Amino acid sequence: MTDMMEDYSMAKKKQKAKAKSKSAAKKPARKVARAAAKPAAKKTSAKPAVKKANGNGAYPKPSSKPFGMDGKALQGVRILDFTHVQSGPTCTQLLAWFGADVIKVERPGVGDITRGQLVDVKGADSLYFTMLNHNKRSITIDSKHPQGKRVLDELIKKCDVLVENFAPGALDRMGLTWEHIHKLNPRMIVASVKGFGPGPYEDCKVYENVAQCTGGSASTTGFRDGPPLVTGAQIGDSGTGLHLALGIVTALYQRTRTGRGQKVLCAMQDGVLNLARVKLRDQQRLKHGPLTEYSQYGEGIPFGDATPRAGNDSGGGQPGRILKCKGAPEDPNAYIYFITQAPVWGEICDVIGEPGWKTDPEFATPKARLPKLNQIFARIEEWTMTKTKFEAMEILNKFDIPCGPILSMKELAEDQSLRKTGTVVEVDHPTRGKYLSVGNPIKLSDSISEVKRSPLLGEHTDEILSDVLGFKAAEIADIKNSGALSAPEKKEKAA
Ligand code: CAO
Repeated sequence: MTDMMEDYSMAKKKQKAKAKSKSAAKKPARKVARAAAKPAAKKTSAKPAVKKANGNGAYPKPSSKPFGMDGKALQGVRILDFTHVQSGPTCTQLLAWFGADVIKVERPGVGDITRGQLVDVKGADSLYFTMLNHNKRSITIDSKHPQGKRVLDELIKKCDVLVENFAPGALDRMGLTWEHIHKLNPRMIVASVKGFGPGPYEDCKVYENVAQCTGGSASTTGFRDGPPLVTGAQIGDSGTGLHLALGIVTALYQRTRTGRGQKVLCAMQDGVLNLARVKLRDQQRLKHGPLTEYSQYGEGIPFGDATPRAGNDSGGGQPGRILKCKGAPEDPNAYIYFITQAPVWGEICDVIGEPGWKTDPEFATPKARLPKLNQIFARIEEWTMTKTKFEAMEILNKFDIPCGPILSMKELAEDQSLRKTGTVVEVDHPTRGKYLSVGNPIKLSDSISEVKRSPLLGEHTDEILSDVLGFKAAEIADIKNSGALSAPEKKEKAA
């Protein structure tokens, strides 16, 4: 039994004894559950997300409704979404897909800066914005205006989680310190993305590629004889957003037991390093000798004192490379990833027409093959070049030889199986028309995600003020007249 399990079972025993000694045995547990669900239950007719679960094993009876028909996983959870650009919006979009009511607070007149970045259709929100802000509601608030602050305070009281990815100190400068938020709503979870955790760089602003470089990814990506490379996958922004989403749902779960919120911090440097952890593994292995699965070992090139770049070598100890297929290099994506996994070496030899390599001591064992990887992959490539990447994939899969075609974004956009699973979705938008997006990549069988278009700037301002905050029409008019919800230019014109 682990220490944690011991603690848990001790706590359970104590709790049972305590419960027995009280006449209303189940009361404390129910109290916690009700408190946990309270803010959500107040504002919508939606069922509270944590109905009877109290973190101590008291769950409701299994639903009798068909899977997918009993609401969404995060139904009843309300998010005050102060995020912008990519990292934070990735996180809150996921929470929205799982059913949370995500209220995106945007600066009047401008909104999330990405609305106007990389614009392809004049006058419409950019794809940068629309593809990261599905299923959310938008309210415009000047967070530095006294009336804006008042509205924000009211929202804090009504929400379960505040998510932000401002530059360090920006939230505090708005007056939204942890102390202020916690006083208004002790149950509030405050979740932040920052570039760095506490330390020498904590005050720095950080963007995607900066995180890829400072988190260890760039130094280990690319070819040995070339410069460090950043990857196309947004591991700094979207990767950290994913980490943050897990932190938030974990904090929500803990809150069902403790009744209180907490701070959740994901630093982009930490998130990237977590994703690059196999390279920190290799850094330590270096002390004990060369990294034999890296191509440079077979090529007789000595290792330095840091994990080197390894081109397209496979990271799992089984040699792998990207090889040309029929059509390459004219077609820039006519390639396949090919892994010479030891258990299927015999099958590989048969497929490429080198059956002798199965028993030849120069090729028969993984160790013998290591110094000859260039020769081996050149021979395999002779074979892959006679096939298209899809033909090669079909043949190799019959023998369980691990491989994967290099799929272009065009091919992925047109892939019908991805359309069927909702991983690629077509969304309609009032100002830009139809566009493709990536749907929820995490599939829950009882919480099916529907992708709804991103909100227009401030589209839900009135609805949120009245339905969520319960403001009367006159009060809403007062707040609006104060200029707290509109762009400064408009304020000047009105004056
Ligand atoms: N009303 C009034 N002011 C608002 C507002 C609102 N609704 N929303 C934002 N602002 C203000 C902020 O208060 C801040 O003002 P101060 O500088 O006076 O405090 C100002 O807008 C700028 O906010 P910012 O500092 O977050 O934005 P930036 O463009 O200067 O920096 C970024 C952008 C991304 C570098 C920075 O936010 C950052 O480092 N974030 C953390 C790391 C991160 O998430 N990076 C990923 C970015 S890409 O996904």
